[in-house]
Amino acid sequence: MARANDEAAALVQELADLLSITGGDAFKIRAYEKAARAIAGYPEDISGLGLAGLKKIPTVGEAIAKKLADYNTTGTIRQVEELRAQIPAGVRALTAIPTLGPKKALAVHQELGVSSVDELAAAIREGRLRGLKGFGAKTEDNILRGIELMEQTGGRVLIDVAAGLADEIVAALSPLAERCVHAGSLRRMRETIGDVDILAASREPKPIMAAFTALPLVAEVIGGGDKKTSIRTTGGLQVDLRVVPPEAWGAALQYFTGSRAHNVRTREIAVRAGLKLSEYGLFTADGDETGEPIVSATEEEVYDRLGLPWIPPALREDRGEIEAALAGGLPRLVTVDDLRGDLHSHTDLTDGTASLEEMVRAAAARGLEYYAITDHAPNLFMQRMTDEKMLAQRERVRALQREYPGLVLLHGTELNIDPDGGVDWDADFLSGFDICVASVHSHFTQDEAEMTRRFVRACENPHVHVIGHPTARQIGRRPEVEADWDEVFTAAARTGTALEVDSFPDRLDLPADLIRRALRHGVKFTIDTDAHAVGHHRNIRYGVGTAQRGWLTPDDVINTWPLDRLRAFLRKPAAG
Ligand code: DGT
Ligand code: CA
Ligand code: CA
Ligand code: ZN
Repeated sequence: MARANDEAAALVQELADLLSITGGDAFKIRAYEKAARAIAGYPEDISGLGLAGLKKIPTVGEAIAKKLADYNTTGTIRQVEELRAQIPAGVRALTAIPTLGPKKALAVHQELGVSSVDELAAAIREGRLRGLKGFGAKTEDNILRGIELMEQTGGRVLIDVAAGLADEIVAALSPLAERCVHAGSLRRMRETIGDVDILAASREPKPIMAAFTALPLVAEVIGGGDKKTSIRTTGGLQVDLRVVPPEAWGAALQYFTGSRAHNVRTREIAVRAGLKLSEYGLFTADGDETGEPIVSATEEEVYDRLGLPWIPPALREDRGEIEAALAGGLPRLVTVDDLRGDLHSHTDLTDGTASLEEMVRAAAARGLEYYAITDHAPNLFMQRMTDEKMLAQRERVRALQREYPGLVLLHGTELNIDPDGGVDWDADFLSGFDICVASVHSHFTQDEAEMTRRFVRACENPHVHVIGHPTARQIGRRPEVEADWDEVFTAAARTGTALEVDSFPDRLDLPADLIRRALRHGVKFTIDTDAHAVGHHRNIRYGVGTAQRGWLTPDDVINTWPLDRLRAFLRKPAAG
């Protein structure tokens, strides 16, 4: 994704946040939030667009287009700068707490003089929030949980931010190197990334290092030499670049991909085989590292020499992959190319920013064989869905189908699982859909027993095929809901209800550890984009990465199946 789009989207979102602190028009704030999402998801780089081009971005009208034009020429939006100057920095620091709204942030600042996250935590501990209007014990708990979440992700970024950056750097350096790829946690597809590691192979490191530090995204060079250079980007993220001689490529890539825990195991295996494995290569144990390496031009050769098959990076966490590799039992992991369909997407009929036609065109461009449109159901009141609108959309989907002989369009919906486990429509209306995803969108803080019952009932509904983004977490913003997951997984397996792996970088839900647990219960999965914009189709790589970290094979994932097999699954014979 273009960096300009992300930056501009963040500024427009900040504008919405700042306006809500100053009590701005709620309609306008919502419009900015919607536009921010559309800008982030827009496939074209906005930095090259003029006013007319900017207005083509969905939901962006004259006023917002002007702000984006402002961004294109000045690198910022004037109104954002003005509001930043008006609102005390202390209040802005407080709004970074995901569970503290702007109004409450302003209140604690004005009433108690609190102007930092630490001061707020202290004020809560001292009971000073008790007297404030609108602050109960539950609010206090929520704020403390928000502060905790913030500290957990502290300094790490979402995977799409790191991937976008890595792609840009690799593209810039590749012409200068024999090979150039990203390694580290990003190659292993961890859900958040501490720093980006780039590896290049060349006999001439100097020009590569020079090109690296001269990139426009570099804010500061932290340190550097011929072997390794580290920079900090304008966005605050660290990037480490290492240049190795081509003959050390395999060992270096293996080493810098990690994880540390995995590498400890591979080094032990090397030692037992009378070898020595390091970032410089694989050597006989009595030789030294400046001598001739045995083999290390590719990772495959390194693993082979250790008596192991090549292990996919997503598995390299020392969570059983070494044992599985030794026993010849590594899974054949699902890949983006295995996916035949996408079973969860939205259009501008609800909170998507692209039309039905645009979303279907994007699905066709991915080479999919089937594609489900699953706009929100009526109980998510903000989306103003009605029976009539849903049925009218179905007509449009059926008509559009004629233009896409190679892509089967499924008309579906994303239902809301209510606090008791019921969903939006009765069985009769539900039976008109080709597919129903059902998700938790409210009452996130129910206790474990209630939440478990809620999911089990949803699974037992014969018209619910997929549980969408099951934990409902938003990384760094909203914790996972609490449920007895083993019980939920048992119900999903028993009823033939699939669990979703949502590919949104701030969701990645189910998370990998829960995927693996669900797999042991015999659950089936879908890997979906949950796309709300054309550009979101590209997020599928993150969902697939998460599925790989959960050890999923194509057979575990229903949207890798041929349509006939999928349709048989959607009949839910087990639930009846
Ligand atoms: P991150 O950056 O926190 O998201 O996680 P990683 O895994 O990218 O960690 P990082 O950037 O510190 O190091 C990249 C890889 O380099 C790491 O996965 C394994 C390897 N590595 C770095 N330092 C060490 C070390 O001291 N010992 C071992 N065994 N491996 C290391
Ligand atoms: Ca790293
Ligand atoms: Ca690093
Ligand atoms: Zn949803």
